Amino acid sequence: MKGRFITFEGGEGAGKSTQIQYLAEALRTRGYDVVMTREPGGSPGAEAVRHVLLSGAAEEFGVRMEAILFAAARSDHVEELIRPAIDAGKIVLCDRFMDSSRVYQGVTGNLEPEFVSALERVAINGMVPDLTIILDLPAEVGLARARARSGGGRADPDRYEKEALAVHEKRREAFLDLAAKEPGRCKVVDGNQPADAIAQSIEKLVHPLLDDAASSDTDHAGAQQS
Ligand code: Z5A
Repeated sequence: MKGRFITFEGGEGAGKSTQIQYLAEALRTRGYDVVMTREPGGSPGAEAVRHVLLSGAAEEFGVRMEAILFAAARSDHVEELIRPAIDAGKIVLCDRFMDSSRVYQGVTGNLEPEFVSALERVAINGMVPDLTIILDLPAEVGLARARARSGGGRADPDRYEKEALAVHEKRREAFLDLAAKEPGRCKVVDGNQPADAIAQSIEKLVHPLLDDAASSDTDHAGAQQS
């Protein structure tokens, strides 16, 4: 079958990594070849850039610089890992992708939309996700989860976790706006429910796409747009 590219988006602690694990397990049980990956990172070059971004080392150089670094990491990730996996017929599950740049650097970073979309075009080089799951929940619930993750509190929140609650809420709204603008690709799932209930909702959204992939003789949608 043709490969499929599924991305997971949402705020901090929304449950993206947890749901990727659930879905990967369910798909592997059905015999699919699954690749789990994340952004920033996912390839050796992009993982090197991840540390620079999340430690806050690039923050002093401004949001344009950070946006370019996210795009550089994404380009490497797409060409080194995602595209080869899709070409080999695998299902790629990715924790964050281009929509995070639209929201974090574009909306709450106040970068011009033209700048963000020019970087996106170059970075993804046609690799548009077939499906994007947006896990939606109140920002304070997600942040509390993220803080509690390391057994009762993380000593050092990263570059983005330390920002004000209002900024996180603005991102939540921005992800919902994005879903409203691209309802075909982006599906919103209520992230404020038990993990196995969320997993069931996600499986329902994913299975038709895979059945379609198995019977389709057309090329991957992303590759067609390159
Ligand atoms: N960023 C950007 O600015 N621009 C970009 O283009 C890209 C990224 C790609 C990456 O951080 C940062 O980079 C990110 C945006 C920025 N901002 N931050 N911070 P990251 O990779 O370190 O973290 P993250 O992407 O925000 O994910 P996360 O905080 O690790 O959360 P998550 O993956 O969505 O959640 P989780 O790890 O699955 O769950 C969190 C905890 O909640 C964990 O203890 C779970 O056991 C628990 N959990 C999960 N689901 C549930 C449910 N349903 N109920 C209760 N508890 C749950």
